[in-house]
Amino acid sequence: MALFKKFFSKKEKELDKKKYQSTFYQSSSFIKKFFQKLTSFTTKIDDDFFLELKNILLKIDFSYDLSEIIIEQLKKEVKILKISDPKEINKLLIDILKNSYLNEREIFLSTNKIKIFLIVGINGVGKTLTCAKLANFFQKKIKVLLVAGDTFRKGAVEQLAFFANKLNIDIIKPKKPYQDPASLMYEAINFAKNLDEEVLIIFDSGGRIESNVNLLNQLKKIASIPEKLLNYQCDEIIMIVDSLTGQNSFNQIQYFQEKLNLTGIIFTKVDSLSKVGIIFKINNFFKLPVFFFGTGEKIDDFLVFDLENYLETNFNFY
Ligand SMILES: Nc1nc2c(ncn2[C@@H]2O[C@H](COP(=O)(O)OP(=O)(O)O)[C@@H](O)[C@H]2O)c(=O)[nH]1
Ligand SMILES: [Mg+2]
Repeated sequence: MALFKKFFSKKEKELDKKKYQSTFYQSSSFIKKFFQKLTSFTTKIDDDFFLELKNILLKIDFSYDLSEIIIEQLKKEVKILKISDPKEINKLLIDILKNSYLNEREIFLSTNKIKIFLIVGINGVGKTLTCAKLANFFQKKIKVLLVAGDTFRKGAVEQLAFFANKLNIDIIKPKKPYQDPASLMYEAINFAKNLDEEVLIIFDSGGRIESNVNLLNQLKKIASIPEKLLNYQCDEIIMIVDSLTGQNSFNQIQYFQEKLNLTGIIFTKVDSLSKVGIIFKINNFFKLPVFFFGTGEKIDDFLVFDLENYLETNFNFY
């Protein structure tokens, strides 16, 4: 079992706090407004109060079941602790949310010489841009090799090549259109084997569900190559989810999870997200950790997921 390397120091997290506040300004103001309205009208912490609080969670896209569980637990603890101050209730709510988030962990880099991230998701969610963001992020710590595995769309190859060039990162590209992307995984691993330093392969993939029923078989084949050449699997198979997609993203994740051993999620476009409950809802349903947030179209519009920062920014109403 490879060792886990901690990437993000306390100091880095502290620096991210401001970025969280500016990224989630819109969404956090939205929830805050409801909570403050509720507490300014209500003086009694009774069933009506909790019902309203549950409605607030539903408004920001928590699922019905999850809101119910959270509110029931809050009710219980408020009673046991005999709390009536809304500020204290707010603190309790944050604690309960913290405990209900599942499988919290950072993105994983094994101690293997060759480490591999496979990036998957449907078209338009932000896979290619996220590959570039990951490359930019990890380049400071390790040599990165990008792979333009969306061989179906010429534009996708050029898009990634543009970033590779800008970041001065090696890239493996198809030699002809529609080339089997699994062959690019072969090529990337063999390229990496010949290097005498550690390398992180970041593999971009195609996402046309509509036109290609074989997409998942193709991805499965890509994911099986490391096992064949290196005797281990990809370090991470990361599902990219457009956070603005809402309910439909459930179908997307389910579709990929049935065939692939997904290990985590990156939510993109959170810069326009107003209903942050979707992040919780998806984490709870699929039990997948969140690794990063895409916060814009620039290469460093990228935020390490940190549960504490996320909760403090969005759920601390005071
Ligand atoms: N605002 C914003 N736009 C994003 C983000 N991530 C990706 N995009 C945009 O979404 C579009 C699709 O991105 P792309 O990487 O090509 O998606 P792919 O088809 O999954 O590879 C592009 O216009 C990106 O600039 C993000 O975090 N925030
Ligand atoms: Mg793409």
